[in-house]
Amino acid sequence: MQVPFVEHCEWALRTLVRTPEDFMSSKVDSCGLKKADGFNSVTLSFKQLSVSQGEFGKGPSPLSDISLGTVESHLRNTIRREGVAHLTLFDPEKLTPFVARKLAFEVKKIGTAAAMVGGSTATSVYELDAIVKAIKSAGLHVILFPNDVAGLSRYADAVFFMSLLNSINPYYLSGAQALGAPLVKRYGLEPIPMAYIIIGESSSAAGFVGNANPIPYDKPELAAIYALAGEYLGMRFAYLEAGSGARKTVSPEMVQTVRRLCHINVITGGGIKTPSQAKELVDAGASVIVTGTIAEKAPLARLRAIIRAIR
Ligand code: 1GP
Repeated sequence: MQVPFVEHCEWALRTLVRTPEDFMSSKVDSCGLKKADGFNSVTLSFKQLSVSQGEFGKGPSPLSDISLGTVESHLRNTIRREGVAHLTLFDPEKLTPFVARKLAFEVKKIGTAAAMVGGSTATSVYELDAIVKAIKSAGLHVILFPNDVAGLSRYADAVFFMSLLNSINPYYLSGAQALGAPLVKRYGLEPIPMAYIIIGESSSAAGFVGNANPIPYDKPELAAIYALAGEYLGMRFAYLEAGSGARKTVSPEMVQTVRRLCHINVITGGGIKTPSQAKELVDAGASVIVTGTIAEKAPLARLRAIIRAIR
């Protein structure tokens, strides 16, 4: 009886290659197979059959446990140790590399856990790279907070790989992410999956640019279901964003409602100006507090007081 070659191949794969790890490892270059009922032996060459181990074949197997990168581990350890992590947002459009470096040294000294770099409008890649390098030279981890593909810099450590969950434009849900993903891989950036959720009655710059349908301040249950959707999509952080320079921060009640429904780290920012605002948000369950404007515009003592109040 003649059995088509393809059947031998399938049988061999089922018998000898039990897991994707076996398949990808290429420990065996070829294997000789003999079927007991008198077929001629079939030699399977793994080189012939294996998936190319080029750019997209590298990395952990789809079956291995998630291993967190350096920056996310640092964030989580800070949250575990201190109850909260503070991040300083650097807007590349508003700072020169010189000022960014000086500011990075200062905020590191007073206890910010890492720098976020991004803004709602585009900057050139040269300017972005220069700001990122300047901040890194002060010894701070840099997490990109991109508004689009142009917000990626090869010099950063990590990127909040985020989807604007309440955008009505598919580009900000998954289109920009698909275009940016190969760059994240090529640059070796650590992706930190994050649900980005815009809050507020009137459109902030982030909301306007991202075509968001902002969640009203007084509808915490809506923020919670978006965050839960983010959690179920595998995101490990949910950012409740009131927008840079917002007149009103996200309410502690909203943070609390999200935390009650979800097992996800809540980041919040936008409009935080005082230690008591920040403390109330942390007491409500926020794991990460982001401030930007205060570091750019106010004396450092203001930021120092905020960081002291939440630790
Ligand atoms: C914006 O939440 C951040 O994404 C920071 O806002 O500039 O108001 O601190 P502020």
